[in-house]
Amino acid sequence: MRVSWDIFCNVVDNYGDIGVTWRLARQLVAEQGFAVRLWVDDLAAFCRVCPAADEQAAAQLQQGVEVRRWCADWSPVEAADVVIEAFACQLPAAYVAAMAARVRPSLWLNLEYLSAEDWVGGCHGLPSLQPKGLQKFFFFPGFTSDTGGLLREAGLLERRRAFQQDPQARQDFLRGLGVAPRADARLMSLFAYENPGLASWLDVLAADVQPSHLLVPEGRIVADLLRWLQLDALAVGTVQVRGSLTVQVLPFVSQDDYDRLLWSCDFNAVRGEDSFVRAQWAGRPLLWQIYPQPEDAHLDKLEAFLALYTEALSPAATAALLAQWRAWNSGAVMGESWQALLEVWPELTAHAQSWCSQQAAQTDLAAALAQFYRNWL
Ligand code: TRH
Repeated sequence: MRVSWDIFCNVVDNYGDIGVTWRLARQLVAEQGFAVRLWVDDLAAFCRVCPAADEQAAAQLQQGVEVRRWCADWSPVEAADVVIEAFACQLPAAYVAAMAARVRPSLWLNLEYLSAEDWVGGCHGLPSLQPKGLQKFFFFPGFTSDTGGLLREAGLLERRRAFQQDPQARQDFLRGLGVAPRADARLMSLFAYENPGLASWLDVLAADVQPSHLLVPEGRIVADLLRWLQLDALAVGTVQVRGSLTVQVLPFVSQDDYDRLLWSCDFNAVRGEDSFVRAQWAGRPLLWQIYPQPEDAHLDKLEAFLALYTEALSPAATAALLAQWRAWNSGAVMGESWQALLEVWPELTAHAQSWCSQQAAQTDLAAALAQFYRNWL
């Protein structure tokens, strides 16, 4: 009998909660051979990252994962060998009782949000006692060897490199999205929350000597883009040109196609958690907009990552990167920091590759979870 895993995902907002759990579920099936049920309370969000899915189905099989609608009105099921509550979501009380009632109680894990902060390593894997004699373990993704690592599918970097070395594959992929950049254009993607700093960045791109082609997946930043373009609407796929800048809104694509988009671009602006990691695996310079938290708690996380990411950079590249990421995350003007970044572009490009290789030397998160389970047995 295959070891069974239940992953519970409560979609708070956006696509990161479902994005991470769907990716993890697929990998636990494909690479670890587990039987995985993914319980999700918002199937519409799931359908965005997995367009083949059925928004109405109470149960469906997608890429080997049994995807279940998680209803408020819970119908009892048998508890799995391993149970992941993603991002501290609240499991149904009846399900927790079923976990405890098993001959061998389930292994209960809380998968935490990604953070580069120092304390994460010390808390990774710690247990906490729960009612009914159960224990819950905290599992932290992270960038250092004392954490659970990052989600990275087997062969991902090989696939990425092959794609990037094949101009025809890139061209075909982009053409499928209706994108045909000029040969000399800097191709960039922009996946972001609302940001008052956008206009100042677009201004410098439009005035630049080098052409840029900006691809914007439809979503929260589009209103700022329209304001700058002085348009009321912009149909997906339509091209708008302002000076040296070409802008194009793209449809929201599957996770695998979003990877290809990141691999195709020279520069990627990403947000939240999962797209942030995927941009790192793309091996290209990136700009991260962190998910904003009350009382600016996210700024500590931003600084923690910046400290790690810039460790091996020159002072000039460090200064440029810090200025740009801080400006973007505070909604400040972007013109000056973008110009400074262009001056250290080759170094940042090389660094994106070496950072990616360094991170890929760690055990990936799915393998680390499987190992944690085996050690617990
Ligand atoms: O959508 P997000 O802003 O999600 C956020 C963060 O996860 C944040 O930490 C969390 O607290 C909050 O949600 C609730 O950004 P993120 O994490 O990058 O997730 C986006 C997902 O959407 C990711 O899996 C990539 C995927 N995606 C596609 O599949 N296709 C697309 O076209 C795009 C643009 C994204």
